Amino acid sequence: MTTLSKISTSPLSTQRPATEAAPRETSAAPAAAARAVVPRPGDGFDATPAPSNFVDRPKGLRPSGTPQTSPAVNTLAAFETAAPKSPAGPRPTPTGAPVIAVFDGGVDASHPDLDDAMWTNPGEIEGDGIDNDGNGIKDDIHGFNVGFNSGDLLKGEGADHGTHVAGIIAAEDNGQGNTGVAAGKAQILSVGGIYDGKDLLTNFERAVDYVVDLKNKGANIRAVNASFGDEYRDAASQKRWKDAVQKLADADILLVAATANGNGSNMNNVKDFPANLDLPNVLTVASMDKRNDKLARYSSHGDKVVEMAAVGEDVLSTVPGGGWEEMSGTSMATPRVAATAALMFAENPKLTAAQVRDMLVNTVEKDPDLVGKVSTGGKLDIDAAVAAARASAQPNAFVAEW
Ligand SMILES: [Ca+2]
Ligand SMILES: [Ca+2]
Ligand SMILES: [Ca+2]
Repeated sequence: MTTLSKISTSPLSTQRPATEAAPRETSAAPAAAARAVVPRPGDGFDATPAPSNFVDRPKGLRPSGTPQTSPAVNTLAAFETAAPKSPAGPRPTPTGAPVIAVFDGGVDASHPDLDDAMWTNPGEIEGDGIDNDGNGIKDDIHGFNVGFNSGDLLKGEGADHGTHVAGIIAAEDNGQGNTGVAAGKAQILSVGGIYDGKDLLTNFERAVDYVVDLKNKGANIRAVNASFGDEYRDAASQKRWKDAVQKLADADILLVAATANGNGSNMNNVKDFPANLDLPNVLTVASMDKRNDKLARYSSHGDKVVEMAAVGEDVLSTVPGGGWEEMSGTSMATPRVAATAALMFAENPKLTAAQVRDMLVNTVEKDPDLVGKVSTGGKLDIDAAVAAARASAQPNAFVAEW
């Protein structure tokens, strides 16, 4: 058991100049304000510093120039043409291991703890420089890089963050490093480069179109992990976020999203996306401390917008180059929930995204520290959630009850 617990600060823990320099599309406080709330003693919050391995939830690039008023998506014409608007008729239940799409910096698909856990595009031939499946991306074998419009997952910002998230979900049970919550049960599809190229929202829209297209072609994509987010105050951007996540809903794909790392801030009245979208396929996660005892001191909360918490402190997982590191943040809590969803879909492939979301919500372990902070007043209970999914697969189960 290599338990390399190198404590290093990710590059993501520092604000990238490009992000900070980008103009807000509307006035008022800079985006950083919502993420830099000063700890308030007496607010049920421990004012001691965050762990040294803390990584803030990435915000991606801000849109540049004028406010976005058009739904212009960063497109290749071929990509748009290839993506059907919606499937004709009822969608067949996809087969194979549940696939979790990690929208983030890219995943190191050759990591020895992940190389057997990656989804592989059956319509693409690796390394021939040809877009074999006609989806607009050449050689997108394990996903694609939305920032650079290529199959090169690792190029750009945040590959350490994305690879860490992927390992929490699916790192192999192979006697080295860590074991993912859904080891051997889930596959990872990486949409890397989400903090590069265009702004975060535009990249997200494009990533959604990519995974919906693949699902329409038969890939068993069940959930998107979104360990990122930012505040968007303009109505046009808010509508674009909602429309994009609705596309995931229409494709029966769950979105598991991280709330902010605002040191105890309440997110109820923050226009935080995608986390605060109120749609039946969205589940938002805060971070518990490493003992799963209290809300982590760096985590935000909000009983109208955050459903549950999960452990996100001092989490050992994969990083590019074949290593493992500990990181802390809501970014690390969120994939625990996404992975649990994968375990549930593996138990009962007929479950919908909304049903799995409801089961996760209804099986939380109540925690006094979470009352008034998250809507369920509870934290992830993996065993209970998986048991509920298993029970729903029984011949006489009444799933609608969930
Ligand atoms: Ca392709
Ligand atoms: Ca190819
Ligand atoms: Ca392992």
